[in-house]
Amino acid sequence: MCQDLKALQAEDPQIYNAIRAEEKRQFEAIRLIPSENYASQAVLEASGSVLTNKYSEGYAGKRYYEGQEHIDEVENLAVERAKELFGADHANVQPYSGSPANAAAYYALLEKGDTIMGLHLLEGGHLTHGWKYNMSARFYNSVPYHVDKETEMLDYDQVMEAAKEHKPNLIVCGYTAYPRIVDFAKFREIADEVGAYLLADISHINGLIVGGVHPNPVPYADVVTSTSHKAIRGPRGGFILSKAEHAQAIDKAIIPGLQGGPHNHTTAGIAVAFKEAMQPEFKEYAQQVVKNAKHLADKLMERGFVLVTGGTDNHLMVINTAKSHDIPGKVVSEALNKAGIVSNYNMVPFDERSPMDPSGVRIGTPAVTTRGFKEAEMEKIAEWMERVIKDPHNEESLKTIHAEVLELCSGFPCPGIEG
Ligand code: DSN
Repeated sequence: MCQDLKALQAEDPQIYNAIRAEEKRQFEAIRLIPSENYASQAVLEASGSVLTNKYSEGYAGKRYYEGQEHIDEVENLAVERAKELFGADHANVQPYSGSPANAAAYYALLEKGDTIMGLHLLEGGHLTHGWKYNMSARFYNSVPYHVDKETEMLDYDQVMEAAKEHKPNLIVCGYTAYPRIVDFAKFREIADEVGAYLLADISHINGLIVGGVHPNPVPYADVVTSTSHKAIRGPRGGFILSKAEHAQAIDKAIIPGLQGGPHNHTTAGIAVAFKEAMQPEFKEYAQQVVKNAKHLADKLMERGFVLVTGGTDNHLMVINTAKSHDIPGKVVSEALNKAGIVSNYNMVPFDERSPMDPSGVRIGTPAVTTRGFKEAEMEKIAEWMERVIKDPHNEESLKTIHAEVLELCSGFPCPGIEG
């Protein structure tokens, strides 16, 4: 265990025990949820620091509270590193997470009632891209676009047609369950055709962009939003990148528009993660994330699994277990969890089942790649997944697989926990 939690242990053993138990769970499991990862010990230390004690509404050099000399330094470092990593004119590192980052981008660029167009949630979009129960559809007029029914991929001609029909003020690209490369230049073309702003949400692919294994939307999008965790391995938070012309509107949308004091401890963790992402090892990491995902996808398909879009180009894949094995995703993800392999159940495009009991399972490779898994381990995972799906209610068999998973995991340290 990397973290010294002695004071916590003495003062609040219940919370201490829960944290230690979670560390153990993260160490002993094969964590395939594509939005999760392991933050480094340095990131954990920065984000667990005394910076949590400080209020600092405003921005460096222009705050409403005294005593900001160290906070300004931390935030400036995070901002400059973000700009350098992504080649952006402007960065704001204060959003509390990805959803507030999207809310701030809308607030900056749109008027209430304007039309936004994002990919339908059930086909890979995000709640904040215009899902009917989210503020993005309550305050704005949301008209989603869709993936192609046959290929399950984006068809840019169809998106263009939808944009011409509905004339959105803003188009969102960037997804939570889309396993293919996004053509940001095409989206720019579509946005220009209808006079819309283009917002790219890179929460899932932030680390892949930095590692050079996914195109960067910064040259094309007016605004780019992201979480600071997921593939880039920072603490839970968010950031916004924008063209210089939108800088002031974005900053004002965060404060006073939407938020109060920034979470300075998180900003410090983000700055550290950005420094880590600038190192050559991070490029290798991002490349391996994609290699692992492609290899796992191939091995699963060889074993009869049906993958949405027929594979992956990025870090994630969605398996249509209802189609390949006639077993709904929730049954599969629960059985996998018992075997020590953690995924999430997920809708597939045009799913006829319900969100709480959908047809698919979503998996990805950012976390396992952080702990050093390579192609050989992907083959083991595919084999275990086949054994699980062939007999998902056989508790004995799941226990046996769990023991094998534990043995493999014990040989791979997890940053921030062991190693
Ligand atoms: N919860 C994130 C994910 O799992 O993709 C999206 O917000």
